[in-house]
Amino acid sequence: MDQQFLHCAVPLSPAVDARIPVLHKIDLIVVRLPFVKPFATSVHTWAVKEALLLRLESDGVVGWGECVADPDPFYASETTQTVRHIFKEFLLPQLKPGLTIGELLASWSPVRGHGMAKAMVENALLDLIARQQNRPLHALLGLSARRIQSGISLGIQESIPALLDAVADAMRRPYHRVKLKIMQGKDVAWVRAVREAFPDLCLMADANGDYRLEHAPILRELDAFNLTMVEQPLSYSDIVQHAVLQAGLATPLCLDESIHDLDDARSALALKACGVINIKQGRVGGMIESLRIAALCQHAGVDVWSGGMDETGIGRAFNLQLQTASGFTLPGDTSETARYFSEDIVDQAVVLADDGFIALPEGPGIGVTVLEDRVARYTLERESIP
Ligand code: OSB
Ligand code: MG
Repeated sequence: MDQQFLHCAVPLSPAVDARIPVLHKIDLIVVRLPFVKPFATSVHTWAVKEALLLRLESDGVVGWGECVADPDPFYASETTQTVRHIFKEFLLPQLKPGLTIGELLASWSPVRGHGMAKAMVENALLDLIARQQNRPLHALLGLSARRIQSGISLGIQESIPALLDAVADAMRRPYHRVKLKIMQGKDVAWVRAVREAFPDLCLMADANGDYRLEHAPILRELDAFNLTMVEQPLSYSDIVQHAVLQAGLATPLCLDESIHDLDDARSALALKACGVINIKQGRVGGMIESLRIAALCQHAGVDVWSGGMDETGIGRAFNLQLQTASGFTLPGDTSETARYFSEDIVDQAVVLADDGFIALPEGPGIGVTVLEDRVARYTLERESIP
């Protein structure tokens, strides 16, 4: 075990010193947007995006956060309803004007887990404060603008020919990296077919925890295909077994579900459980914790990238802002809006330039404007907090 990663100091974003403004209006809004195509993984197929949004208003300025929890607990244990409960009972009472963001996050430390609920609130506050200061969120976080690499996550397809068509479409955009969802029985042959058709493609596979250690021989067969990484092959809650698997595998493993915060990242690095971490800011408690994980990984020489949760334009905009940080060396899961939704709830869609890069939206806060009439059109329920 490499204990240095358990102890090394990691910097805090300057955004921790920003102060919470007086909030005149707090709304929780559930929106439901149909997906252009259902998204299939080894655990579940999602046909619609149902997301909890937090809208914070202060002196006419509005900040938004999008929670990445689903209505179901199939990707992670948090759900829209647990987030609502934790927010109202345990996070909101600490939200006092004048506190710094750092003090707020510290006041939440007795709340164990619930990183998705915490991220939703942190995100909305950071967007609000950046908009009040009329600067982009990356500047508030101490980061500089740059163009963002693109990557696409292809759900499990009907057949190998359908998968080859989907990859060919992605290559025409062109995405910098293609991720294939795999599951038991739809793995080695599927990856081999893609690799044979696209020998130079930056390719990876994500199993969403579908395998156990006894399947190591199957996973070792994937070593033949020069994958950039294999994401979360083993249980959503495991780190140790991934370390055992990694020791016998040439392909770097990437942890997604298993990493909830900086401490999990420390454990994974110390145990050499992975060569890459998928940082979903909406899963690990927000932008500030994500930057700490990225800094730790940079110190360890472990690559990170920004994962997605099929977010609407709000969450996608946070993921773009995060990827301006220097540690995000690998293309992530930020792909074009049009693959998910025929109509989004923000004014600017994510689109790829001819070279596959994504331009960072330039407005204040997360850079995009939330279209309140669209939000209203897709709203299932709205709760105003007194
Ligand atoms: O495991 O990374 C995952 C989507 C929903 C739940 C889990 C995952 C994903 C994706 C899609 O891979 C990422 C995206 O396109 O936003
Ligand atoms: Mg994943």
